[in-house]
Amino acid sequence: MKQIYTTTLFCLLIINCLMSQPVPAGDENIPYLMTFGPKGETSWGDDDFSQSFFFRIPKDFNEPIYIKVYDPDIGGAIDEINGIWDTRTTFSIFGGKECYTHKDAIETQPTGNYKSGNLLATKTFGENPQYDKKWYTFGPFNPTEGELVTKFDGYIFKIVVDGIAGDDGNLYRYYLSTSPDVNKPIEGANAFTYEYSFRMHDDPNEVSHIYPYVDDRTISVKLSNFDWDNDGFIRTVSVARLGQMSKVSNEDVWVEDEFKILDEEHNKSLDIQFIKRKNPPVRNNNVVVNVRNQYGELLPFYVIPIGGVPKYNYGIRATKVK
Ligand SMILES: [Ca+2]
Ligand SMILES: [Ca+2]
Ligand SMILES: [Ca+2]
Ligand SMILES: [Ca+2]
Repeated sequence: MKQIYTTTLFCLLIINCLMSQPVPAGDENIPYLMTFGPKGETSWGDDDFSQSFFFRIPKDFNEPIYIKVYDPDIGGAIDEINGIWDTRTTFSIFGGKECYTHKDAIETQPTGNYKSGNLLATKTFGENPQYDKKWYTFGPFNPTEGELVTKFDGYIFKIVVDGIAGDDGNLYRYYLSTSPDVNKPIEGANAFTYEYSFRMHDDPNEVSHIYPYVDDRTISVKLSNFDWDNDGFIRTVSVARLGQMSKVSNEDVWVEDEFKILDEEHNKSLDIQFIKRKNPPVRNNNVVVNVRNQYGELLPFYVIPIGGVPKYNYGIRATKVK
């Protein structure tokens, strides 16, 4: 009974989220997603040269959808050069059976059948001024080409980016749109990943955020961060947590921090804040983050946080103590 209640609550929370569309999204304040070529050194910030994202389309949405990529090339503006531009990355979109529900699809490493499901579209980009600071559009796709997943009350699509040649960094963003030409949001849609590979701002005053969703089975979490370059603080805020500092990584290493989940944090999101060092400022910082529960299962990071951006509630613990 509790399980049924939880699933229903989760669906309601998802449906209540408005207008997902840019990835990363506004509250995250993350400039770009990041994937390097396979000859890259992990000390530049990408641990595995691959990144997967999922898009959730509401079940009753029946217009064509488009998945758009901003600056898919590796060259010109935005991207990170190592010597000469010689990198290629492949973007592939999957739908159908097991594109989400295959166990290899929701892990952190590009191993096994992580490209599960039906391949709907794929394109490889290198250095190409045609796509520099421009959008490339995949689609149209019929929403039913995704995988129907009950717990999401919707269809799931997956986009996988793999570095296939070279050693430079591809920086890019996505937009889930109802139009091929302009960015038009889909009400009730969202996007999520289980391992976030991203570029930080250079401006030390900018704070980036990611929002893992904590279900009611979660007792404790292990927050892992890679190649943080000792760039300031990583802090977790929630409805019941005022601001908890985590251990941070330096160059080319993973660092883990484990902490207990409080009852009030269940069925809500945590706000993991990435607060840059002021002096000396760190530039071109790429970082990878994942969060696991006590079973080793990964928590999803929704670009529009489920339940909204959590704000510390001063009354919540005090009331409990009475
Ligand atoms: Ca290069
Ligand atoms: Ca570019
Ligand atoms: Ca790029
Ligand atoms: Ca880094």
